[in-house]
Amino acid sequence: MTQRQFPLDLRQSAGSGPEPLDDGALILRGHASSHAADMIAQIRRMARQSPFRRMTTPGGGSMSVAMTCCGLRGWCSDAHGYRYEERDPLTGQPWPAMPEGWRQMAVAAAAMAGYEGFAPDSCLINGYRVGARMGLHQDRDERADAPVVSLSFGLPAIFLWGGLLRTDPLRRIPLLHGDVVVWGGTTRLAFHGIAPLRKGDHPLTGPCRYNLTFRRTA
Ligand code: MD3
Ligand code: FE
Repeated sequence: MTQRQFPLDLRQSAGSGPEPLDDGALILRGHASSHAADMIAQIRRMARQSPFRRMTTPGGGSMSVAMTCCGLRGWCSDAHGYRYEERDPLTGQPWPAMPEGWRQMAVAAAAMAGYEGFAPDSCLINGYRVGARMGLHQDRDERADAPVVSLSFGLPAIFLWGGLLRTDPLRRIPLLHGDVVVWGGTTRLAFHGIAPLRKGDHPLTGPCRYNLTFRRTA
């Protein structure tokens, strides 16, 4: 099969057009939906090599979101803290490679938001089941001078979006199947989280939601 041309499709599937969310953040509603079935199949294949796992936090708790990664480094959390690792601690092997089509899509989305030359080396894949949530946090374990590109598949989620202070007021933004968001500039270090996933049944993912985030880790 030939390599799919994600960046081209990204432009062709432009529906409502890019919506600026804030300084440096852009949402492309539904832009990944035409690739969803393929990408979900790829996620499932990857998870046979590096399974989804619920990581432990330094505080001793267990995250409700299950995670796996692909690319050069993967995000890991355990009793010692958070860091990026070149090998999956579960298998001792390198993480699955980042599919070239995924990389191209992330690079094209970043460029549409004005971030030319984004060079993601890692993709964190979050798996949410009903009730799973992600508490308010900042993403500070990778390069904050590069944007983060996120893709959502499956059940909808409410994204909680704050400011640079944990106590800043939160906006609630629905993230739906196929949505692509680019976060950069002043929004890159904003506090954010995901409200508990509501019950549902999605034709492609059943009772689950997947979120992919492309990052530059080094
Ligand atoms: C804004 N993931 O993996 S995606 C994460 O839906 C994470 O699984 C959420 O927060 C999820 O760290 C939200 C949207 C997102 C991702 C990363 C960001 C927004 C961001 C980094 C900085 C600012
Ligand atoms: Fe985050």
